[in-house]
Amino acid sequence: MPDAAAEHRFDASSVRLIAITDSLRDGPRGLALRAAAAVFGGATMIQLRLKEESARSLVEVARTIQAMVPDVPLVVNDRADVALAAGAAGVHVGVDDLAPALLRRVVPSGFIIGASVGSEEEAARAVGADYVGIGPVYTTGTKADAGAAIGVARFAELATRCALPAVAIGGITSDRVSELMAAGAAGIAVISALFGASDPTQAARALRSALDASGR
Ligand code: TZP
Ligand code: MG
Repeated sequence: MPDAAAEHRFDASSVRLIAITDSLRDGPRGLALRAAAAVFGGATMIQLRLKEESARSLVEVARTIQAMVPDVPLVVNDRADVALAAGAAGVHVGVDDLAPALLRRVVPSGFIIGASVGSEEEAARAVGADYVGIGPVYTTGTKADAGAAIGVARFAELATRCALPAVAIGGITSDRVSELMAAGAAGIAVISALFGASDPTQAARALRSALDASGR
């Protein structure tokens, strides 16, 4: 039975600023320190996303992050098994993973499920998730197979279609936050604007100020 999952009940304010991990270049501790710095600046959730790592390595990193950053939910990208084994708060799934409604059958109550959405079909498949990540809204250099930017108007359309808290992702910087919030975003998920910055705490503060100034 996952320990952290029992402590977290889904609260839409937790998806206001999602910090998605960048790389293990300086090991689990380096990555966890960067995540902690982002949370110190105002990030409200961490998503552990390391596409090339083994389950064994992911569990180790998840545990390191949770020990260092216990106060915000940790969600694991793709791997519900890793999330459950590590006692993380939830999982973020894509179109190739188990659909949220199926996952619900095997995860404990309160386990957070996020789902990626980039089309109407994927919006329909997101039923059962707690929140959706919609994008890439802008061009991103971080995810090679992200596809073309969908733009803010399309983000708004898909967000309405999902009828779930909608998190914008892809190429987001602080000067883009107000138009996203006006388009109905519940929050943003960011990699390079946080971890490509020399000071992730300052970068998170800038994103949080933009979010807080948006009036939503
Ligand atoms: N999914 C859609 S775009 C993206 C992911 C994981 C990458 C987001 O990274 P960045 O650096 O904030 O554009
Ligand atoms: Mg995925």
